[in-house]
Amino acid sequence: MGLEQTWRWYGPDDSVSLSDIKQAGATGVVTALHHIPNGEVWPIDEILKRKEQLEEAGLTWSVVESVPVHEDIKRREGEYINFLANYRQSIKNLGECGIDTICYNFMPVLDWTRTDLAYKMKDGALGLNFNAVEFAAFELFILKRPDVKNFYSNNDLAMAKFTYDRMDVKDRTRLTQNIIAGLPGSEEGYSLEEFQSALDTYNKITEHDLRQNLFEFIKAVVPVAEKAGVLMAIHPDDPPFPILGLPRVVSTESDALELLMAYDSPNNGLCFCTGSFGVRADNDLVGMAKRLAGRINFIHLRSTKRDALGNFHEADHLDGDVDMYRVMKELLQEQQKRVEDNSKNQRMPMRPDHGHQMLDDLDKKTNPGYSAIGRLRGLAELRGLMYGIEKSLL
Ligand code: DNO
Repeated sequence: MGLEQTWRWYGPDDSVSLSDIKQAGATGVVTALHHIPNGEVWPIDEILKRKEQLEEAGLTWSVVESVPVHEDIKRREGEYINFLANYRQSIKNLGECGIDTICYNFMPVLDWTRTDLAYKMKDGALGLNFNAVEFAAFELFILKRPDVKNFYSNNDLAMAKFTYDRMDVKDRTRLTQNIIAGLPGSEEGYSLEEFQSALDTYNKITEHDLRQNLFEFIKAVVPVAEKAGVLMAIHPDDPPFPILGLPRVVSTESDALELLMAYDSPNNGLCFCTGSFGVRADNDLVGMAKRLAGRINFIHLRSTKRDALGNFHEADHLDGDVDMYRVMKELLQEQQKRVEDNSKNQRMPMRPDHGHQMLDDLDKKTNPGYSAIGRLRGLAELRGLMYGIEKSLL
């Protein structure tokens, strides 16, 4: 049957239309009610309105990405009890409307982070890039984060200063915007001052604290998800290492295992994002796909190319550091097992994550990483890979 082919849609304002999605050959849509402020309950009538809109276009609402987790919940401070109650209610409402998979993340302050959104690929397309020296230049000389110097070696400091000095005002503004203004899907955007204040709210929160807070969140919401027939899927950290002095707790296989064990239920699952996990050379993606398979509730397929200096860019879907063939094979084998066991969660929705800005995309204003043609290429390649593996091996 193959993994369910889905496509992320940012809602009615997305420059990629539902009819484009249909023509790309996806059957499921991954979307969220982005207009509902972070922390508020998603009302049933709003959920149904979106669901019907997708169905009218001949598509289904496959996964919610994301119901955002309020910062108060991540810190377990302020109004977190109230926000938790709202989160539980949103899960119930989504379940009642027949939406059965919810993706979320537990990254403090920022969702995903890149330094360059128009990185020139060898073939002329544009991609997303994370440059470690530029990132250092941002936090050292633009944000001027307190105590940040202790984090870097003298050599890092010198390279960051050199890079900063060579940037003009426009470069510095662009770098700042790329990092803090919020990439698509991040529910928050900040000014520089707001950003530093948001970071400061985590001053006393250690990695241990954040992990415990995640476990408490899981224990509070997954029982509700079980009753509502909803599968939760946590997205890993992107990039999968601590940045800006903030703790990160979903970056490795052992992080994943710990959070899965915090509440042992199929409803407490993962969004297996090969692009995010794949940035770390010590993440064995094929082994992770094999060992974590039973708890994979949603899949993001993309590949990154890293270097030894901590930089990475987003490669073509079948290129880069991810062994997409072997990952796909593991996922398809897991699906076959679910079919044989007649287990409930057989759809295994996947989406081509990110894509280059290419061909006609280059003349359009697109959400960084979410252009039509780049993702169409990604989906087509992944579909072909899936088809080949299914026909020849399974
Ligand atoms: C980026 C996305 C993330 C993801 C969230 C899930 O392209 O993968 O924004 O949606 O982290 O909560």
